[in-house]
Amino acid sequence: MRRRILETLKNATAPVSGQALADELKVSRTAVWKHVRSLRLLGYDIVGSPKIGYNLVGVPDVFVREELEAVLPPEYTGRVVCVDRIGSTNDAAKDMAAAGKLKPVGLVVAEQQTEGRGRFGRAWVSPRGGLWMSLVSRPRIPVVAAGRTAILAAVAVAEAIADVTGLEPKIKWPNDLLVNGKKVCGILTEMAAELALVEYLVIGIGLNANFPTSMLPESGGVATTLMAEAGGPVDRTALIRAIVTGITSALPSLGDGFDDLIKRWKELSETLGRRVELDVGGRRIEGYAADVDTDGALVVETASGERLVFRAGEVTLQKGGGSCE
Ligand code: BT5
Repeated sequence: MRRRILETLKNATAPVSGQALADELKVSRTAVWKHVRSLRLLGYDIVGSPKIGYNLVGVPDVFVREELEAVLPPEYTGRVVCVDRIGSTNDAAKDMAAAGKLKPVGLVVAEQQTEGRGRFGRAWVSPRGGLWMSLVSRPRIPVVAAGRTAILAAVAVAEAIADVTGLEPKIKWPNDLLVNGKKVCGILTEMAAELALVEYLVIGIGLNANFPTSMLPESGGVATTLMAEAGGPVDRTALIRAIVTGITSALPSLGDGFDDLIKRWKELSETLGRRVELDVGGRRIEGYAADVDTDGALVVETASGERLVFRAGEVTLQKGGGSCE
């Protein structure tokens, strides 16, 4: 109901009377007024009264479930959870997926996370204005193919940022997104499996969208926000739409047809062709980032000419590129 009132007001060129809305939606004028009041509480700037008519003059930069569902692929309808504050969207998504909810897909979005998580148990700073979301899917793929999700998600988010903001994000292996060399997004993929098959995947995406860079942590490398790089606030709903649509349409290629995603990943890569230092569980390896294999693992060539393949680890990009000597 609230969504339909919102849609009508958005499309209207003149104030819409409470009676007209009541007739269209087959409810009382009081019911219309109550929904308008709840929209106002969500931050929608609606001027007028049931008699004079309602006019939508301002839309808040907050997520509203109905608005998100209206722009997402149809399978997400009724499966979007939008909250103001949460510990971690990944934890909430995993709990719901384990309880049999969010089937076959689902999305958890929060304005703010109090216990956002990075990889290896690290903290992820998640103030209001960012885009903190977790996407649940249930692809029928073997567990061994699940590692490809990180590659798929990084490509989808990079392409979404480019489409919506015009910025040119690059991917740092495996799935950090950098804009002008600074980290703007981190991705945390988790899964549950039954025997050798994936039961559900949770793709957690943390995108620094519209908040001051002073809120970012100083440790852990240089970070930035889309707002700082674009010179103004970005459309978070358009970003969610592009990200979810991109990931959802690419998911079938986790099994077969992954080559195209690897190709797109390589085109967006900031890592390949660079000298890197890799931290693998405390062990440090220096070399040249030569390639990613068909599963998205990083192939590093060391000075002695050895080619090593890494499925996980922390990459530091060294200054200057160049090939392996
Ligand atoms: C990541 O971890 O980059 C994955 C982050 C995933 C966050 C999303 S938000 C939605 C979903 N729900 C969650 O609870 N998590 C996911 P990692 O590569 O480990 O990077 C973490 C490191 O980046 C930290 O140790 C900090 O140094 C730094 N960091 C923390 N917050 C940051 C931020 N907002 N922007 C850039 N760097 C940050």
